[in-house]
Amino acid sequence: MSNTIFVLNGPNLNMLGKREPGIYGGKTLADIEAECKAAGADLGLSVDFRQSNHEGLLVDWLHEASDKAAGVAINAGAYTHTSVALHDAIRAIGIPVVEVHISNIHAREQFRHKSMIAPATKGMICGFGPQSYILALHALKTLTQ
Ligand code: CA2
Repeated sequence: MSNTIFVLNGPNLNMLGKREPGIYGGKTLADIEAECKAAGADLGLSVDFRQSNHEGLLVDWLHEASDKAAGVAINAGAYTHTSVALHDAIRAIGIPVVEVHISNIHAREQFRHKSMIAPATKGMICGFGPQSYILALHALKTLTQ
């Protein structure tokens, strides 16, 4: 059994740390990647961390994860609120998927309250800043062992 966890990131997350620090904090996505890899190593997990601004590539990576990974943590960015394609891809793969958000999407604009992917995931962790990713890795450790 693989000990690899794919951590997938959607649109605009490559801008973290460069704009909107009041909402998302000052860490860059590279900082979060380093923290995920360190936390993964402590948990005995190998973290494959990726970001794309393209919905279809995120779908491709979910399919790839079903062959190569034990589980997935996904911050789908704004596609969270719109993407039937990501919902379907998550349902199509036979490994646990945990939804992650840096901000508390329920405390923000109404259009962010609805997640299209949430019903297809094991669960959602949101609102804990970059720590949301680490909490998702702990959840995936439990779900995959
Ligand atoms: O809170 C989260 O993690 C989000 O998934 C972040 C998305 C947002 O669309 C979701 O509603 C919640 C946004 C990604 C980052 O966007 C930035 C925009 C400007 C500057 C820095 C980041």
